[in-house]
This record gives sequence, C-alpha cells and structure tokens, in this order.
Amino acid sequence: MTTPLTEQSLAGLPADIKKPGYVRAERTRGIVHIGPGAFHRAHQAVYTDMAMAHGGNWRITGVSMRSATLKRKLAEQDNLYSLVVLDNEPYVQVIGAFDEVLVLDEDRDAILAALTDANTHIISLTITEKGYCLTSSGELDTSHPDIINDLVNPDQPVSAVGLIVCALKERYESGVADMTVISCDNLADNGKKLEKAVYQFAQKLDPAMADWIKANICFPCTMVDSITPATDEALIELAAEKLGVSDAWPIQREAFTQWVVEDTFSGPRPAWDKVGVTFTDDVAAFENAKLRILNGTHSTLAYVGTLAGKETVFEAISDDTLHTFIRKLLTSEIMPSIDAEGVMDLASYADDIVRRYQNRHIRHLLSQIAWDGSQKLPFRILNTVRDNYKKGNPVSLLCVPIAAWILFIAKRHNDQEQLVDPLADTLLDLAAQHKGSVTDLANAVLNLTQVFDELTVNNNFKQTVLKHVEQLAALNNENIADTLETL
Ligand code: CS2
Repeated sequence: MTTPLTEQSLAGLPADIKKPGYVRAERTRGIVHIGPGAFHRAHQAVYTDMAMAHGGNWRITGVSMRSATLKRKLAEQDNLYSLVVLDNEPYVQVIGAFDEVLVLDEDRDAILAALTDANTHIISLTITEKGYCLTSSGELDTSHPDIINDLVNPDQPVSAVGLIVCALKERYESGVADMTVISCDNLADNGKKLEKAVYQFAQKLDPAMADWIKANICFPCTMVDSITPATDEALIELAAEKLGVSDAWPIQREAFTQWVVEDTFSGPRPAWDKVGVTFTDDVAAFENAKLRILNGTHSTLAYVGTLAGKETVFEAISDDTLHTFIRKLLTSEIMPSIDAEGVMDLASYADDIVRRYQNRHIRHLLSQIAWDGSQKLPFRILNTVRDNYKKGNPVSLLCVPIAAWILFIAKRHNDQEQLVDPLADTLLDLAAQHKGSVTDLANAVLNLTQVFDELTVNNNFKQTVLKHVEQLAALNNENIADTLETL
C-alpha cells in the first residue's frame, strides 16, 4: 500500500503538483457547503482554496446529506484531495480548503453548530435540482416528505431548506445579518428560487423571522460551469501516479471553469474576485446561456446519443450527424431564445462549448448526464420551448431530446436497468403499463404536470414530441444518428 496524501506527505510531493498557497492550520472555517460532491470540490472549493492565498478564514465544512463515504475517505487524508485537470496541458492541484466533512445522519449537532457559528459567513449549496424541494412552478413543495418532516421538527431538519432556516434563525435571534446563502446548482434563477423556498418555509414557522430574512439576507444568483465527470478507478490510478502517494477520492475536470456571481452579499466573502470569479449585477443572461446552450445540448446528447449507441459526450459529438444536429438545434432554436445582447457573443460562446465537448482527454459518460431527467429537462429544454412559443419561434428540434428521453425510459424498463430519477417509480410504472406502445407511453409521460406543467395541455407541443417518438422508435442504433439529418 502506498503512503496516503496527508499534511505530512504534502511537502514531499513532486514539484509540478500545485499546492495550497497558505498554511492550512492557520486558517479556520468561514463556509459551510451543503452537498460536497465532485462538482463542488472541482469548482467552488478550488476558487476558495486559491482565494485563501490572498488571506481570510474560509475553510469549508462539507455537509453530506446522505453518504458517509466522502467523510471517511477524506478524514484519512487530513481532508486533502487532488484535482486532476484533463486537457491539452494537464496538471494536478492539491486542494486544502476543506476542514472536515460531516454527515447529516451522524453529525447533526456538529452540523448545526457549524451552520450557526458566528464565523460562518457563507452557506453554499450543490444539491442538484431535486434538493430544492420545489414544485414545477417554483414554489416550495409543502407535500414533499422532507419538508413535511422539517416543518414539524424544525430543529431536526433533513432538507437543505430546513438546515438553512435553522442557521438563519440563530442570526435572526442575534440580529446579526452577516451571512450569505449561495446556490450553485443548474437552476434558472437559482438564488431567487432558493430565497423563495427559504422564505415560504420560514413563514410557516415564524412570519416575523421570514420577513427579517427577506429584508436582511442575500441569496445571490450564480452561474457555475466546469465539466466534471464522476471519479472512477482510472482517475484514482492516474492521481496516484502523478502524486506518488495515494488519493482515495481525487476529482477530475476540464481546464475551463467559470463562476459568475450576482454581486449582492450580506456579509464578507473570500477574495474570489482575485482568482477569476466574475461578480455582476445581472447573472440572468449568463445563467440562461449556460443552462440552455451547455446543459440543454448535454442532455440532448445524453438521450439521443444513448439511443444511437454512444457512451460518452466525446463519442457522441464525434459523430457527424449528431454534431450537425446539435449545431442546428443551437442556431435555429436555442440561441434565438436567449437575450444576451451586450453581455456576450452567443455564437462564439456556443462554439467554445462544442469545442469543450471535443476534449478527447475527458471521458464524460452520457449515463451520468442522463440522471434526473425529470428535474433537469424543465430548466434545460422546456423553458426554451416556452420562450420559443412566446416569440413565435420553432420548437420542433427541441422536442427531439424530450422524445429521446421518453424512449430512454422505455429502454431502461425493457432492459431492466436502473433509472436514476426522483420520479423513477412513476416513470417505470408508466413504461410497464404501456409496454406495447411507445405512443401511449409518450402520451402518459407528457401528461405529468410535475414535469411539463402547462405544456401538458399544449397540443402542438405534444403532437410534435409524439411525431419524434414514433420516428425515433422505428429505428435501430445505427440509423438514429442518420435520421437526425432529416429533421
Ligand atoms: C451535466 C452538468 O451532469 C449533467 O447534467 O450537464 O453537470 C455539466 O457538466 C455542468 O453543468 C457543466 O458546468
């Protein structure tokens, strides 16, 4: 067994490995991050690590809502881990920002203490779309079991919203509003949605507290971006080879990274502005462009690419017809839906994104992106469909990923493979009921208001999706890609 990555082994790492630019022991916690998965550790934690070289106590306590694996693995290596950047000029950087990882089931008291600590000035989140417990119209879902639980037991929260309100209650009682809550998930208007969910939750407990939160606490909107495939064995081996010591949970990502944050804070923040974070008054254009251009085409590649027999983003985008389809979808239906005049050049932004998909060093599994379709597609595709209807623009190509998602559900059911989605039970039940007819299945899925909201009664939308479902269902893997040429 090789020596693990620890404080002790840090000094002896090869010279080309980047290390924290500060003395870890001298810095204390300033951030509690809920959901310290690969994306957070490859993105916000890296910015924070680099910002600490400019000063400040901004170590991060991670709060895992479920799994204890990360806590165990990082604890054995003094909460250090390595970031492996896979691009034309690869490099490895050891990140020291974490001070510990806590797990909700095991460390409730320590988590509440960290959240209410006077030195914690930022609560940030990467909990994915489903973690916000919102209805399809963006309200707090008070029928969600976690929210029901937390409203009855507000001191024993199991939801992120419940945890945040616990932390803010302490600030409300002390009257010190020096805390900012930052959503870093791929949701349109993420800060506003979180603020509303927190407000609606707090209002049910104590309206005066809810009003205080609204008046005093900032929830900036953000756009986060960096392609971060899940950690696998190959990465663990590569990290060990580069480091000369073993890292039980390294992370990987492309060199490109972007973080745009609304410049509204109710307390101090790390020197993020010195390490590449963009602060702006208006994040909406950035957010819309990223969600629709990147995440929208990512999900399209995930479902259409899987039907066409591809395994990774690189494989899918290397297929000429898939590539051409993505370009057509971007120029004729996605880009015209975004109002970014004076903020960014959408055409070159989209070109750069397609180029990022062509990074041969990154093995980003389509199956990873295909997770949670019922939660992702509303932000990535359906909002674009809605805007196109409003503007009188076409929606036909946008209906292809929706059709492909429905066929993907049918395929998972037929192949008896797991469907990772909070609505998996409902979706697989529908697939079982309509096993003989994808048209019937599509009709049933398109009636789910929790996904499609008012589009469930839009006949034109439904007919267009149905047409694509029938067309794509009639094909086998090889000619799915070819058929896209005819759409
Ligand atoms: C991806 C995103 O897994 C997914 O659904 O579309 O995680 C994507 O890689 C990031 O948003 C890129 O910033």
